[in-house]
Amino acid sequence: MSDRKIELFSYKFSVYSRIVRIVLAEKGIDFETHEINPFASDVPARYLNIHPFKRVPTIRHGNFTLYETGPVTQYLDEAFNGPSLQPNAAPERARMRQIIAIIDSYGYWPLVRKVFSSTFKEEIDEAMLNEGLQESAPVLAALEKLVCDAGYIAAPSYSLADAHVIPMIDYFLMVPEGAAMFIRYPKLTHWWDHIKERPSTISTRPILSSEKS
Ligand SMILES: N[C@@H](CCC(=O)N[C@@H](CS)C(=O)NCC(=O)O)C(=O)O
Repeated sequence: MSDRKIELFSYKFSVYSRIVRIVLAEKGIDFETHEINPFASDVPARYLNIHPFKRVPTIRHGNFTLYETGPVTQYLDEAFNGPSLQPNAAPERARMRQIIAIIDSYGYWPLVRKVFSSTFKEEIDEAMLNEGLQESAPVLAALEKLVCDAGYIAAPSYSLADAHVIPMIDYFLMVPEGAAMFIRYPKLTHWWDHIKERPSTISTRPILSSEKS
């Protein structure tokens, strides 16, 4: 639909950047990456000019620049050919948006920034881990109630909600206490067991070494 190449400003360990990379893979969109570490103290001023909140990701498509992952993935879905990643039926489309809103508003911080990040230090930050696990439980319980029985998280076909939730669950499950908690949610576990094998999940998975962020 468009001959201008997408430029993606992203960070290799960032869950939000991965959401966009998953959608790019699902749509088969060619892109080039500019690596930005938003946690660094020396984020280039020219990046802050396009993202005043010093976060990743941002995309540029010709003269059009866009940040905030939800609108970015909707734009990619709507501006490019490839499989549609937003259900047509209003209830399923609303469910997709609801799941994205839940994971953004209530999930990212406990699942990723507390549970996953608690393992960054030489010694695990137990207080942060336990707080994160406690705060993750209602989020997982809410998703367990909402997950679509027909295979994908929001609808019978793959949607932007799957792409949005995958990176956060993946990091949560890398922590043994997170994985132990997750199996208490059978429908979510069933969803994960098949979504984790999808090519876009596998090809976008960050390679974590001792360098984490
Ligand atoms: N609301 C933003 C959130 C993006 C976000 O929080 N990205 C993280 C990386 S996964 C970030 O840039 N963090 C930098 C920081 O917290 O200082 C979006 O939807 O894109």
